[in-house]
Amino acid sequence: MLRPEVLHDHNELNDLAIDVSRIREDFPVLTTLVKGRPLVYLDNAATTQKPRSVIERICRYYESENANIHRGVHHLSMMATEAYESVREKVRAFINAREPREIVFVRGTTEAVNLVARTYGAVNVGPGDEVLITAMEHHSNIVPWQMLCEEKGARLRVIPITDRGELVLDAVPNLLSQRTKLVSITHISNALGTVNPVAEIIRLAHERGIPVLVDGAQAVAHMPVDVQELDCDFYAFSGHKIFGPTGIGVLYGRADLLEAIPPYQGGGDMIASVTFEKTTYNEIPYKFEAGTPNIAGAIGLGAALDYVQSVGLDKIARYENYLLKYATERLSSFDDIQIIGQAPEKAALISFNLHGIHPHDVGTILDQYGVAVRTGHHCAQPVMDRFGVPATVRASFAFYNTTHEIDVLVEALGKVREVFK
Ligand code: C6P
Repeated sequence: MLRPEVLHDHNELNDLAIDVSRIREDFPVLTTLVKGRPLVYLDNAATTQKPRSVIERICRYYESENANIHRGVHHLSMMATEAYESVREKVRAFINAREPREIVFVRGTTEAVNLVARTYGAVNVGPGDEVLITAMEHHSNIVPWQMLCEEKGARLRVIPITDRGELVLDAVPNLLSQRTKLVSITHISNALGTVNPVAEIIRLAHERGIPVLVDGAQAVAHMPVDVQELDCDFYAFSGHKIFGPTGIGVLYGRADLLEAIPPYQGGGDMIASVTFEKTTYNEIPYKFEAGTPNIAGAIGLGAALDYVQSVGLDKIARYENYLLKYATERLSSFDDIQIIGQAPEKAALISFNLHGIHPHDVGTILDQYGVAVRTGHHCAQPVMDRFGVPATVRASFAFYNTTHEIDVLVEALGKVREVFK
């Protein structure tokens, strides 16, 4: 059994081998005062804070390496190209892809899903076909498929969820048919925290020859991900949710699939040759990276992955699981708190409502106490509909959070109650 007082008093987790006090020193923003109180940042599912090593790496790039990539023979261009491409290899190793050419840099998860819908979907989905998603998707893994289905006369099908916020796995075989052209599912729900059995769904889809895209936006920063072990065909994530900068993300795609599908956007760098009669395309992954990419973003992402690996994803997962248990126990002790999403396999995220008080009011008052949470539908309106609520308050944790911060949240919720009494 883990000892809360160890976490509370020292934040030095011998049991979990993670030194939170030291880690917090790496994140300059965590010393910010909000309305005179220490910032308690519990909005990590929206975006994570950045360690100094990431901030400094981006500065160094602009101070001494800035140039366009893949184009110049001059010194700076070669340095920038080398720095950018070395991150591709870093990402490959991070998610255990087979080859660096399976790593496509994109703006984020949203762009990754749109890329697959517009390329794979364009050539593989036709009238009467189906795309299968789940009832707990973020809008960015719903709307691109809806747009595609509308255009093609195809149909979007949905794996339902239980009252606890788990996928109804038994429903999956019946939802897969010869008409299903792709399955696109989230690894971890941003609105419920559920960790989905994606490997099992991939197995069921592959038995029928159907490829699977996994939305890993909420997963990569919280658990080790191995795309070969999962056996997924596409995997998408955003840099800013894993302590890297905004505007950079990753689409992993199996090389044979990426080779078979058309480009996403046309422009510089994605071509092999251009004449007015015919253009031939560059090899993968460059075929999907038209125009000058977010070079500084990719380099910053590389520094973020180094940082996360220096802490260790296994340790991060265990520590965050401890935070989740602590927060769940504390919040569950109040009768007026309803936790939405009670799956046994959960990431460190709690969606909840305080009886009779609108989530936006809760969030606004929590902000007076320096506590940053997200309130609203979390870009997952169908999840809100499923649970019959307009919105929730969401506290989402990272490995720099502490049990003390959870206590501050609980105390501040007491103040919310006083205001609305
Ligand atoms: N969720 C949240 O507060 P982008 O915006 O492209 O980096 O990520 C989109 C996205 C896709 N899938 C999941 C599961 C997500 O959680 C998100 C982003 C944030 O929950 C911002 S809405």
